[in-house]
Amino acid sequence: MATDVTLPELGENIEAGDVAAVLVNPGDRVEKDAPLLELETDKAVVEVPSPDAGVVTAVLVKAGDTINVGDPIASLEPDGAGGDAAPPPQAALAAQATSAAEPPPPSAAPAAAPAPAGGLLAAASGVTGSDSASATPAPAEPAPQSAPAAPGTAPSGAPALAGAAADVGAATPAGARTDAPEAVEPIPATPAVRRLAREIGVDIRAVTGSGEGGRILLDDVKATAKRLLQAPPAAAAAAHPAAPPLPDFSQWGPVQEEAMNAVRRITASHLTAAWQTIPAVTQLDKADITDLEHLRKRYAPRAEAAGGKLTVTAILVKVVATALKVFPQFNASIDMARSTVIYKRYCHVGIAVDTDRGLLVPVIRDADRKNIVEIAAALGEISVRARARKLGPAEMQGGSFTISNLGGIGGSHFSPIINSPEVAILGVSRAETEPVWRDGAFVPRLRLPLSLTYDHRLIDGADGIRFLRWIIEALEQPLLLALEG
Ligand code: CAO
Repeated sequence: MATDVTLPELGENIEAGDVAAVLVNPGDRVEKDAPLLELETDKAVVEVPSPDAGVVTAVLVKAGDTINVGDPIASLEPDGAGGDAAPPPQAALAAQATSAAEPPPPSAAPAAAPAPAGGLLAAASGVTGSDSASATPAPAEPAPQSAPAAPGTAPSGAPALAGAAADVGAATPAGARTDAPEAVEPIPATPAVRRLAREIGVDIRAVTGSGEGGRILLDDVKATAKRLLQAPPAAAAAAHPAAPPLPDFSQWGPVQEEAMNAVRRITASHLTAAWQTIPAVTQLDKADITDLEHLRKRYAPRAEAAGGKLTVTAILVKVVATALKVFPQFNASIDMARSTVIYKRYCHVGIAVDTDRGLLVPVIRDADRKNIVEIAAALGEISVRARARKLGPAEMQGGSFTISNLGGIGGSHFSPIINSPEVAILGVSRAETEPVWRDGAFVPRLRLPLSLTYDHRLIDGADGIRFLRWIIEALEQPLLLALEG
């Protein structure tokens, strides 16, 4: 007897994707874990494996469809299921047409999607390192020693946050139906709870969890739905204000409409959530990298021999990783629901990579334990794979801090948006040779503009500038890395 294959959980923050290609036809025999679809989701194209060996009796989606976790994607007659042999192609096509036209029965979406073994789920598991609300995983490495801040730079303020943060939390939307894809935020809820929220039209990001550690329970979703139904329409609208309607642009000239791809949609949703919920400050400064530039050119062949390119970005990854040890509040996340700050004892640095599909942020794991040559090799490799759409979702999750270097393209300064749930991001603009006043004369120096955006709920302005000054001093006097890193 044929059973519906549903889209399995693809990762903690992934709820939906676009079908990039259907890889099977009705009547095809597939092995367990053989790819059924290519799905473009959370900034990568991933294969959806078959949960069993058997015969595909119907394909329920087509290229271009947007599908959610739990949606039926195909019907499969598993081996040994006792059913008839595969239907002839004509019958299978008829079944496909019928199934695609009718909504799936409730049983088509089991409480927990079966988790087929295979590359996809293997890649998606173990990515909750930065999931602020779930239980913090045991650190894979010993905790760093209590960070010895540079003299006069003792990080402060982290414990003093909870009070101020509580007020900000009050601005969180109260929850309402949304058709937009969910933001890429850690959601402390089981698949069954998320599925219920999706099915009854509750935005799970707006549900306050009453379970252990802030986990969202089925009852929390139901209570939110009840509250929304009882709320006067104006209050519900205020909780999720709709964008103002657009004018008809064609009245002013020709226009062309294009659907957003998955990367654009997710980026838009993620950045909107960050912009609306994080009170951020951007601090600007410049580093004199004249001497570093000489060193960079001198040691470039070593990085090349290891397969990398010794760029400013590679050096900055090392500098930032070291700074995160000195200033642990920059390697943290805020859990507003629990009035808690989560300090991470790992150091994974995300790098914004410009691709033809949009912005991707792959993560260099354990950057603090890699040397600059290793980082250069890793950076080259992930940028190539990002641009070739070969990154798995897990490779873009669990970051501690993000670096966004636009300097290879140009620009004098910009204000980057924090890659939530991180609490700070470093923007890098184009290094230029400038006249600098020194000892009574102007001298030409190469200066690198830096923009640090930080979450003011956790980081005070004084710590923001201390952190940025530390990075600048490390670029100007690389020995600092060895002394304090
Ligand atoms: N100032 C001056 N020159 C710079 C520079 C800077 N800040 N950053 C890079 N360069 C130079 C490099 O040294 C290299 O020069 P050569 O070819 O002469 O050696 C050239 O620019 C190209 O560098 P690159 O981009 O290949 O390498 P990278 O390691 O510096 O950067 C990456 C890698 C992935 C960060 C970059 O390719 C990229 O995608 N940047 C865009 C990121 C982005 O879109 N951010 C916006 C996010 S929205 O907030």
